Amino acid sequence: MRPKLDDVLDAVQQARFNEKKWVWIEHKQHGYVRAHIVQESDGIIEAEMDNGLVTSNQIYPMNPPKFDMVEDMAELTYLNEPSVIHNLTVRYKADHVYTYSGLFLVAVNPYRKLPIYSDESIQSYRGRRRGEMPPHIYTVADQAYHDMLQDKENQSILITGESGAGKTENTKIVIQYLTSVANTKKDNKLEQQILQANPILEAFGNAQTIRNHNSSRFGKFIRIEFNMQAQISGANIEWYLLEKSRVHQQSSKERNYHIFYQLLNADESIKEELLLGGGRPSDYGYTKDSNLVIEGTDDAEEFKTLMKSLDIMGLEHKEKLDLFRIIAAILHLGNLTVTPDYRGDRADIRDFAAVERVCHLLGIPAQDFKNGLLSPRIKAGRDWVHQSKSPSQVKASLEALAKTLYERNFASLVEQVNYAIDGKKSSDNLGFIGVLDIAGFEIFEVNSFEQLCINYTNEKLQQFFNHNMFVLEQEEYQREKINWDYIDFGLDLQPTIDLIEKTNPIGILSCLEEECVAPRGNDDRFLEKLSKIWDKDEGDSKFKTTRFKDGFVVKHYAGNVEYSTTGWIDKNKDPLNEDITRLLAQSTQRHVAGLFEDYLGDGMAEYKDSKQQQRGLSSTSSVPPPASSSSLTLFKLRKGGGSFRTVGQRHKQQLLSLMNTLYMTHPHFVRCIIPNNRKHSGEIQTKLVLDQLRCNGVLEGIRICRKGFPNRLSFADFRKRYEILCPTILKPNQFIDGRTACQQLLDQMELGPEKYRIGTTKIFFKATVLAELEEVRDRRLGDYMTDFQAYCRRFI
Ligand code: AD9
Ligand code: MG
Repeated sequence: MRPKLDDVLDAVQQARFNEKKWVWIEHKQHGYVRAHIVQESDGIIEAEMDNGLVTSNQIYPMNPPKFDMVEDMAELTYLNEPSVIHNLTVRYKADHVYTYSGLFLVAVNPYRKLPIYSDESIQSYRGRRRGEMPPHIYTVADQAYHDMLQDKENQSILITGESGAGKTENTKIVIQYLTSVANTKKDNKLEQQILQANPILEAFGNAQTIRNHNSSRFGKFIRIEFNMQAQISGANIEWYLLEKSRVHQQSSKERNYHIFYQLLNADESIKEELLLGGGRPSDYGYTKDSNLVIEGTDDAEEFKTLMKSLDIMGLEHKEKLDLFRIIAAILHLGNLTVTPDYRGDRADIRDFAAVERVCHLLGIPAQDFKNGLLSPRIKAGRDWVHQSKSPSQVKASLEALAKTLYERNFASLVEQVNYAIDGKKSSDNLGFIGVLDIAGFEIFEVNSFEQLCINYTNEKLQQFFNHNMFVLEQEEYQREKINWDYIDFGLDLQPTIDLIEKTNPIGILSCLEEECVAPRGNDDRFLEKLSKIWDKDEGDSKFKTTRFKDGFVVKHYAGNVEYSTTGWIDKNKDPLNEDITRLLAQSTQRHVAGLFEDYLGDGMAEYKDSKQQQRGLSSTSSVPPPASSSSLTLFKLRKGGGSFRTVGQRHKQQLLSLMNTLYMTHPHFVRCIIPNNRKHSGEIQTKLVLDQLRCNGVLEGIRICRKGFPNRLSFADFRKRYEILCPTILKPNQFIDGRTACQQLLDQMELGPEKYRIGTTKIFFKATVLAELEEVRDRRLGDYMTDFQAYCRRFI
């Protein structure tokens, strides 16, 4: 038989590779470059690269060419950083943007439309297992769907990565896949609504940033519920950490939330209703200094799409207008000019018509609003007195109001979407698949409270991953009674998590909480207190005060992060002018009043607590189910997530709830990677990608995976597949139990005992062993084919 051309080329390539000893060498500019060893003495290696000789004591062995483009990096013989990055790079350049890495699916952003998301593609992945098709996010989605149906167990897909890495795109692809493959009903209205939730969330929750034209400024967990007929029966969206500061302030070359620009590009009739007639983004304080347009995006068209999506969600004109009313009010708030009064120290707003516009939209009396803003009531002893504010205080108060209005409107929007996609809770619920789209570890030049919250989230998610990888793995080893020393991989993240969330000794969040309620609490005192408790001269301490005393360093899983604590008390407290919130709670506009219902009357905190108790809500839910009141309007108007006194507390509770949910699911992990900082297709910046692989646990994951026995086969499967390697061992009609048969097969193969473990029902293999067996098997099959053809030829 003539060998195939590909085989010949492979053989030639392999022979060339074998002529020299190839290695990877670290390179300042390119990360790693290939070279071959010329000389080696006393640990110093002389190697030749394309452009000359180098000496180094740090080299990394290179995998033979047949490992190029492996679909699962756990199979690499040499598992070092250059090999991983090389594999991802060659795959990426060939448009293979998905690659497995043990338990992870790594997804590199292609930055262009690839033809791998068509309907045919979806069909070709249906019911296929990992390994049967090229790696794809569809395999992950299909696996989750399959596991949920088969094991009747809830599933989760955790998608993390840096900004611009492709989390949201992959989340959309998963949801499209699920809505497409789940058994369809005659009426697919619910599926349509679930799909349309996304443009709505993106309009109000996404913005252009330097890194991503469509950056999600919040995290989300979307649960898709299924019934016993494997049909989608409903869905629910939970959101986390909306970036509120963007509402009044954007960095250069960035924008405010898309909705501001969309609304200002809407039909004049809608704009006029909202007192925005003729207005453009350049006319309003909160948009005029931002990037006004995004290249390739038509805000007017986007607004039409949004309106259609809101229609599909079942929102009436009035309800849509209510959502936009808040956006318009914020735009007008940003145009209020605060000046010093005639005495020079007190604030004044001279343009009363501008105040009237805001108040008209918000349904509150203009004079009361102005008074409350410029000289709010404060308690002095037993009496209430008015205290005049300075211009900067009033400006801050306006910004705080704009942020709160925006966040509560967003919460209400998500609640309305949830109401539409909730489906009917039926008794034949099978389970759910939850998709988490949340930012990965953030390590910037300056890190603040927002980064602490997101890094705390990621620390917990990484711990969850470790829990799955090690604990479940080792539980399986135990169940199968195989020899295995419990290895401490040094990945116990609990000390860092304790440092952030513990209440005794008091951790970062609780300490901040205490300072927020203390009468003279401030950022310096918070840091001082924290340092006293946690800054210990112990080797494994996770906390250090910084040299310049304006912050601290936390040892995170992804690296040491320096946080600056300036402004944390305010960021956490989000102080609101209570005179104004009381007015808003009594607004003649029901939507507005609904957003601030927790501020009705005095004694707000008590009110909030009692209200929550009445509702019988778990303190962690931000989307309460319809409670005692059966009134639809009441439920729809009820704001979500505002019942906590501080940002940190709300986030901690929400995260706790998320983790509880995740621990009850079978998880699937997706790590998105941004290939370069230029939004270019086909270009990999090695250092940037390596940093991400280190941060997101992929490199560590592979290393650890290989320390265990990642591949496994049942006795029967092993025997069926590899019997061919030792055909003489099992005599016809002879009974041998599975374990003994496998042991005999393994002995015959002369496989070293360190390469496998025999359990009670399965055999476990070290990484790459099965690949070696497969190779031998292929060769053996090839020999048989040749023999068989020769045998046949005798009869021709
Ligand atoms: V952020 O944390 O929300 O700022 P994400 O969500 O990680 O970020 P996103 O999914 O928004 O990133 O992707 C950024 C851009 O990359 C998208 O707008 C697309 O232009 C591009 N992208 C990402 N994934 C794909 C893909 N699979 N196919 C084509 C993609 N383009
Ligand atoms: Mg996103």
